Amino acid sequence: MTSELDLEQAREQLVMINPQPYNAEAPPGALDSDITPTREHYVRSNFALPTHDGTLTVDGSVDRPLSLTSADLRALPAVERAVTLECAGNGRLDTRPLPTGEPWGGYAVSTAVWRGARLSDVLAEARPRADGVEVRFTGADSGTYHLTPVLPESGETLTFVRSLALTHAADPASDILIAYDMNGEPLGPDHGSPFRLIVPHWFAVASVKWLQSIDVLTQPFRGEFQTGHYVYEWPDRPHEPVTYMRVRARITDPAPAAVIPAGTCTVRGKAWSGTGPIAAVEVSLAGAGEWQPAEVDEPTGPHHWQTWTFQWEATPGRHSLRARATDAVGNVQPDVPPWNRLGYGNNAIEVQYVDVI
Ligand SMILES: Nc1nc2c(c(=O)[nH]1)N[C@H]1C(S)=C(S)[C@@H](COP(=O)(O)O)O[C@H]1N2
Ligand SMILES: [Mo]
Repeated sequence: MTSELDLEQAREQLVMINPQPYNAEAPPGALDSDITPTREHYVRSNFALPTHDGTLTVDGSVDRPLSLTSADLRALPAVERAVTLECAGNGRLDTRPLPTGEPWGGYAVSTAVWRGARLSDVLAEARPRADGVEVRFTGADSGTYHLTPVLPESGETLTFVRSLALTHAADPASDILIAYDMNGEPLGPDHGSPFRLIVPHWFAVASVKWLQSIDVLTQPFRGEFQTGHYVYEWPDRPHEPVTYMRVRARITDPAPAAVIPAGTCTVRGKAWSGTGPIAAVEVSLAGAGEWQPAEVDEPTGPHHWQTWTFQWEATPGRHSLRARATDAVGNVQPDVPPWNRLGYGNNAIEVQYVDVI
């Protein structure tokens, strides 16, 4: 068991957004490194920390229902993957009018190395039947939930449940993990101990923590966290479920409002997208127009943010830096946040002021 003190220590480097349920952003420096140290990895939980009985059941439309312990999962072939997780609400604070939901700034994004069993191996062992269409993932956490701003609490007890298409879940190429280690150590309570799902490329809502049961369904799943929340409610077009992370670049260096000497300055940052590797990052130094190409490093893994740099001959004065990423399928960041009622997927181009003296 984790003591209160351990939990406090695990949280001390984070920037708290909400004490209960505990939600916290990564400190800005966390975006500098390729892999985010565990203590700097953002935390997003919809409910209080649950207790978990240590078993994972696999059931529903399968020929061989399973009940697995951590030891059973560790006995399966292990894979290790660096995966960038971003909360769909990251950047909500910059959208107007401000939607309800946790007021995330720009640091609900991190990259850790996850080790676990392949979901496809576990499903293969359970043998889904031909009538299976989706796989449902149930977390051990539950509680009352703020459903609308008008009715602060529904009074209804909800559990965190999500689903994926069976074809996606059962495909080894999807690289979906049932992870038990994070950055070389057993998962901590805030990140879903004893095991959690890790779904590369998807906004992190798909990566169910404290995973308790997996069920193969013969009908599409409907639930608060699948068809209620985590849906883009666009004002002018049909609603869409939140799926892949949207293409985005962040500037990590120089820091916002930095004062730097004139001369050569390396502008640096991270870029990621759930719909393909980053094909280009462009930088603008005048706040408008005139984009110049940055150098984008090759991805160091398939599921993981990329570093970009731009050599800038900085001249005295105030400059507004912008960075704009495009991914391999041609998605590019918009100038203004794509407003939707619950404030998901804000990947608007950021503007940052720097004074050169
Ligand atoms: N069981 C459960 N899993 C969950 C959540 C949750 O509230 N309960 N939150 C999801 C959301 S919205 C995000 S962004 C990620 C955050 O993962 P992290 O806390 O490890 O960064 O977990 C996802 N998995
Ligand atoms: Mo999230």
